[in-house]
Amino acid sequence: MSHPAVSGLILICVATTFAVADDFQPPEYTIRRAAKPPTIDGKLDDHVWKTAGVIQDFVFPWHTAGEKEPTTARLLWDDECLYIGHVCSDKHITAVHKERDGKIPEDDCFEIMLMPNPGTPEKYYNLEWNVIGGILDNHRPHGPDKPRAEKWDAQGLRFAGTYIGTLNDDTDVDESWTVEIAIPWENFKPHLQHFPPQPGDVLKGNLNRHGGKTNLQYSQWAHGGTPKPQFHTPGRFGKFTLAE
Ligand SMILES: [Ca+2]
Ligand SMILES: [Ca+2]
Ligand SMILES: [Ca+2]
Repeated sequence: MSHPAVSGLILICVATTFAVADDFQPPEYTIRRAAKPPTIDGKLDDHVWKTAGVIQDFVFPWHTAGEKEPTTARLLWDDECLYIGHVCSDKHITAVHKERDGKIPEDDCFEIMLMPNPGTPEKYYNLEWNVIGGILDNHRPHGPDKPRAEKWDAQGLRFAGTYIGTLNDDTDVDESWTVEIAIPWENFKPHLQHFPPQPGDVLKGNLNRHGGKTNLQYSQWAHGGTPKPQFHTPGRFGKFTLAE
């Protein structure tokens, strides 16, 4: 005996699953040109930051439990640098590691993945940091499934972090941590479409958060679409357009 109602229900569920996968649209963000470089002091009170659009819709693709702590991020550019200013709401801030390419992912950290030229999508970089200036950076010249470049350290970074709360003491409740960073374009010169970049150039990338001890969460700007936490998903990167 057949059960057409049940069969129909199953078909609808399958169709819905595929519809969600196909509906993915990478997020887009226009990086405005900085009329004046921000002062890198870990405070986003520079007037120029008010001219930048705000990214605040981070997603939590692998959330299972706990509080989803929000993030806001702003990006600017000029001939010299890409500037990032972000505020991470965080009730328990962990920041221990300061050595270059150390165990930064164990700390509360923020990451940018950057593909300088969408025409060569296998070539991208990732830089991540905690609030105390520990930096881990890598270059993937052959795509996510191939070994990273043997050693790649971005040069000329200017970094400042501030926080409201206490570090590495989860007995209290913290508020947030903020980072302001200037990343010279020179670091990406081999793969940029233009050097210095030109208005209208398109780059791709993602912004990610993870780490920390209490309430460890993973969040990101562009949904990576993987079943488990995995940030090396250049095929799902969002689109950055450089504007005047
Ligand atoms: Ca500042
Ligand atoms: Ca935390
Ligand atoms: Ca604390």
